[in-house]
Amino acid sequence: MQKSIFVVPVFILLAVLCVFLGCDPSSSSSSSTSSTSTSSTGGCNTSSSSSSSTSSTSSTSSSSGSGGITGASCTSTGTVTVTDTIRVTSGTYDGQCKTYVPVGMGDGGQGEDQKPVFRVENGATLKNVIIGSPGVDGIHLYNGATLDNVTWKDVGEDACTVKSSGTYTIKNIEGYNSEDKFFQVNAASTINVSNCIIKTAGKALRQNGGTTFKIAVTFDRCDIADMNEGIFRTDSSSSTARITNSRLHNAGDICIGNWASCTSSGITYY
Ligand code: ADA
Ligand code: CA
Ligand code: CA
Repeated sequence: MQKSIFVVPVFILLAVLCVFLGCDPSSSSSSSTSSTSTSSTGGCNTSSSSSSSTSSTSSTSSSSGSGGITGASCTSTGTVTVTDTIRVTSGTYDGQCKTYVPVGMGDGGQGEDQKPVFRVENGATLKNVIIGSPGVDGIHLYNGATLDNVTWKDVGEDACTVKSSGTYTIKNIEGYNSEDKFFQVNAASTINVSNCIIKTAGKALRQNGGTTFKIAVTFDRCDIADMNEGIFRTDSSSSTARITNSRLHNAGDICIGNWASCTSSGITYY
């Protein structure tokens, strides 16, 4: 009871101070911090600071929820030369929409000895990245990871490899010009891809040839065009694949090989 006697005047005082100091919650998102969780600094905008920080990241992180097929959203903000694999072992690595250009890591052809530009592992997230040419061995994933808002301008040996078991979330991506595989899956895993654009490849996803472990793959809201063979290929009769709400153009067979189930719904052709 006594507290409330003071709380009201203190609240009014804070509100007046806010007006005098020009503390407008809606304008507090001008900082370009990349982290989603560290930019709040108290003051009178405690309830709005979290929303302003998320909106500042969403201008570079992709925006699509359950809507259209927009792929990635970065326009390059500069170039970073990469001479050895960048390892992301925890938390979030925000590439700030820079173009990561590998040097001395491979030629982007079909040789298997090339290095990945990034390695993301143990549940970490990589976001807001453009992989430049040559695409070398793309991005390697271990023990579960998230990719958000990634562009492969010119895929190398492959774009993204699942190297160990886990659950992988891959959203808001686009990639071009893969000679053979886009996703390469080398371990039992669950892979959920949403809002993707994959143009020109042999296949969008290949479970490593001759392997019989189980993978479970979903693609939702993808635009896939110009596949030499098709979309999903496996040799494993325990693996499953499903594609939904997607657009296909000259994409070959949706399912190639021995899938336990491989299904689709909401597919349009253009
Ligand atoms: C080929 C090769 C595998 C592995 C894979 C990859 O399928 O036979 O051993 O290297 O490519 O991960 O790119
Ligand atoms: Ca390969
Ligand atoms: Ca590879």
